[in-house]
Amino acid sequence: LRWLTAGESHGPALVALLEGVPAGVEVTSAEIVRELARRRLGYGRGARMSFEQDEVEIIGGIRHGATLGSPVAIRVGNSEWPKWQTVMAADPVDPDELARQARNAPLTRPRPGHADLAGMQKYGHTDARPILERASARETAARVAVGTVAKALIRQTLGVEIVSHVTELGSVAAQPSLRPRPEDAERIDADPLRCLDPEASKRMVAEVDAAKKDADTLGGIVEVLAYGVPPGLGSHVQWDRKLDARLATALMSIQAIKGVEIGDGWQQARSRGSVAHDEIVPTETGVRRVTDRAGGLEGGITTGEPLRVRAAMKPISSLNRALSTVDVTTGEPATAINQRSDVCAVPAAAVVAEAMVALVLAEAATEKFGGDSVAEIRRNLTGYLENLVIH
Ligand code: EPS
Repeated sequence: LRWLTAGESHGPALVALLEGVPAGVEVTSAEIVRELARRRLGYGRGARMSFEQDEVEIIGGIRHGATLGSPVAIRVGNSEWPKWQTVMAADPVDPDELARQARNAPLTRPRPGHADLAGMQKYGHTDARPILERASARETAARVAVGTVAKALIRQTLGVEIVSHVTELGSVAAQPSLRPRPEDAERIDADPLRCLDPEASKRMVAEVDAAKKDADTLGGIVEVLAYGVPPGLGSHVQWDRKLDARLATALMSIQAIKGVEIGDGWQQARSRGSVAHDEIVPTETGVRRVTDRAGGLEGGITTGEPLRVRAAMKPISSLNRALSTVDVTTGEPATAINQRSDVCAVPAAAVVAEAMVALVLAEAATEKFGGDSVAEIRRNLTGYLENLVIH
């Protein structure tokens, strides 16, 4: 499985291409629309989330509600494009026409924490626009679109269900022992912060309100769980086949993510070995781990226990209380570009993290079980499970 996205934040559309999807995965544009709507949820988002619409169009790879085996291409149009068609025009624009609109002015005060300055240096721009348009987390809409296909693939072949929740927001933490199950998904989506702990959620709302009042922003931690993952995805034999490493890469690639944890990784580091691992016991249906500290992965291979990963998001780098920077045209101290900002996008990051986990699992599943169709993968999975040397 391979996937790529293209498109700028204020361009006409984002597009995503997903190659290697087996035939027979049932998925509709309505499901993609629903997932994209989930990505827009969450207390603390800015005005753009309410007036801008994602316009989904499936361009290829799906016919009459099922994948064909050909590349899946999805376009996520941006309803705000008419306002941006001069600024983001692909073809040259008359300079007089450009000068008439304030939003065409070069952005010369790079925002600390964003890709602005490093990108301007790397690509040779004195305007941050060509960098921030692609660095923007708007790109995650395209990931969620193809992530919907990946979710359908792993659900319909392996029976995997994914759920995510916000475990920390700013200084507020949910009860650490809470482990949502797929049946909690609706309740989580209905919470303003996608938090399973109602008491913590209330404090998170207050934290967002306080940060907003101070013209400040917040980060947080999200957790993704995948239930029904069979043992044996990924491999210990090579660094780039380890599934924990691949999940970490995928999660770290999400905008503003600065840390990834597999299971209770940080806590394990602080514990003695005798209480850091998951002891194995026989049961009537097969071997089981007594605890789930490892997050369902040992040696880069799934164990058959629920998969559990976390991602830490830094506070959003666009602040209304703008940070110090340099105006690159004068070299003088300045305050950074500060047009508008979300206070926090942590609930949305959890939905994006679900998509990334689904894509990695879909890739690992098609490697392990081969198959050009859903039926073939199911047969291969059944044969593998029936012939496991240890159950
Ligand atoms: C983003 C900044 C904001 C967000 C945007 C991501 O946009 P703007 O600066 O134009 O107000 O609204 O997120 C989305 C548009 C989206 O669909 O998630 C950023 O800098 O990453």
